[in-house]
This record gives sequence, C-alpha cells and structure tokens, in this order.
Amino acid sequence: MSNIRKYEPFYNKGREKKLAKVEEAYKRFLETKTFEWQPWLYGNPIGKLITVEVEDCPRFGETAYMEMDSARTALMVVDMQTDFCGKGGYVDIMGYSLDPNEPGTTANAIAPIKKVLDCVRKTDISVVHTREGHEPDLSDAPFNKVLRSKIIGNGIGIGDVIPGGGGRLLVRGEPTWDIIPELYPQDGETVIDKAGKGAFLTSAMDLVLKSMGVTHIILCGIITDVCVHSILRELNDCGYWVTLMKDGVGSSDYNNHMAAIKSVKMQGGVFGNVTDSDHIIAAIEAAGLVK
Ligand code: C5J
Repeated sequence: MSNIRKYEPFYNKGREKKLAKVEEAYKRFLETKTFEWQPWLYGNPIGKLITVEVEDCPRFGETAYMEMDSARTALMVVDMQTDFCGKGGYVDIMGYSLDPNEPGTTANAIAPIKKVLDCVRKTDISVVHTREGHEPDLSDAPFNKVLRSKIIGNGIGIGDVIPGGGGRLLVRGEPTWDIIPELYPQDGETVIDKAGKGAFLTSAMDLVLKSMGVTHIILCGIITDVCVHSILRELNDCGYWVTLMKDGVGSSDYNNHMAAIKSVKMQGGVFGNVTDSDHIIAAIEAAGLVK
C-alpha cells in the first residue's frame, strides 16, 4: 500500500491552474531571463514597469532581471537609527566600527541609501522605514534580549540611560532610537515601529504592506545579517518579491555581512535577489519615472 497521502480530487484543479501559470512564467524566463510582472496575479500595472538587473541569478555568474510595477513597489529602509549607525548609539556602545569609509559597516550604507532615496522620492515608488525599539516600560522587551544587551554593553543595556545625553538605549521616543537626520522620513512616507529583529511578529508590517498594495520590495538598511535578513526572510515567505540593495546594507561584522548577501542568492534566489544602488537608479531612469 502506498504511503503517499491521497488528497481529494478537488485539490487537483487549483494545483494544475497554478502550475500552468508557473510553466508559462518558466518558459518566459528561459527566453527573457526576467521575473516578469504577473497580471493574472496582481492585475495590470498601475504605474510604470521597472526592470532591475539582478546578479548571480539563477546561478552565480549569471544575470537576470526583476520586473516591478512602480506603484506597487516599496523602497524599505530598515532601522537607519542612531542606535545602529551613529555616535553614542547601541552599535557604538558595543564597540563596533562606525567608519563610513570602511566597507560593510553600518555607516557605509548611509550614502547609497540617500542616493536611492533622493531618486525614489521623485517617483510613485513608496518609501517604508522601520525602527527597532521598545516601549518605555520595556513591556515588549524580552528578558534574554535585555540581559544580553547589558552584558555586551559593559553595563549599559536596552532601557538604560546612555552616558553623554543619548537617552535610554533602544527605547521609543529617545534620541538615539530615532532615524538619522540624513535619511529622516518625509511627509507621506510610512514608518513601521517593531519590537524585534523581524517585523511580522512584532509589528503590523504585513497588514501595512497589503493595505498599500505592495508586491515588490527594494530592501536596504541595517544590520545586514540581523534585522535586514530577518525581515527579508519574512517578506520572502509571505510571497513578496524582494530585491536587496547590497551597497545599501551594513553590519557590525564584515564576514557576516558578505555571507548574508551571498546567502540571498543561493538556490536560485532562496531569499530573493541582489542588486546595487546604481542598477536601481538606472532602472528607474530607464522607465522614465524621473523627469
Ligand atoms: C540589531 C538591527 N542588530 N537593526 N538590530 O540589534 O539589526
């Protein structure tokens, strides 16, 4: 007797319908090397179609293209807070480099993000910022997270007052918790406050993105192998098409940063795709979105 579970026949139709669409897109990909916009799934484009070149896809050394509707795309900027890339913040207190000229640091991501933000702000692409932080009473800060932060911060952990006027570490409303002035959100942009490294459990991110009609994400921010990766994986699991901007991410550890970027590209794009700021800007300009 076979131990393969027999499903009722009414499940077959849905699967066949989906596999027929996959087959169609697969054949198109072989011809065009493009993950094309899917009107059967999302409807016709509302804005303009942008085609971004992505690297090492489907295999290392190969190039592919990601097609997205500008009006259904969000540039997501993760946790560009003083706590993670500025003087007197959490990353600084832990003793990691904040040199903007050192490859892979959190401060190294600021300039490429600013460049893309300046471009995107002239288009109908949405901008979504995130901030990691906790309620002033620390009710949403797990004990293990707070304790570990105190140990690595030599006695200054989450919720403690930072010497030198930074306020309480990683607490909502405090000076080092907020987004750095260079990348500060503008009116009309969305800010999602989250209590975790990821966002789907500790914020309304999925609800917010669905309410905005977002299908594709251009992802940047910090820290590459921590919050960026946690969110990247959640987005990917929920069916969003994620393109990571590799020069717009940074970390407290160079090797982790590089491995985190590489891991996105494994298995044909196990977590999404990777590109850089120049390719994003070139694609936006080629689509005629910036006058
Ligand atoms: C960390 C983050 N590393 N934004 N936060 O605690 O990656």
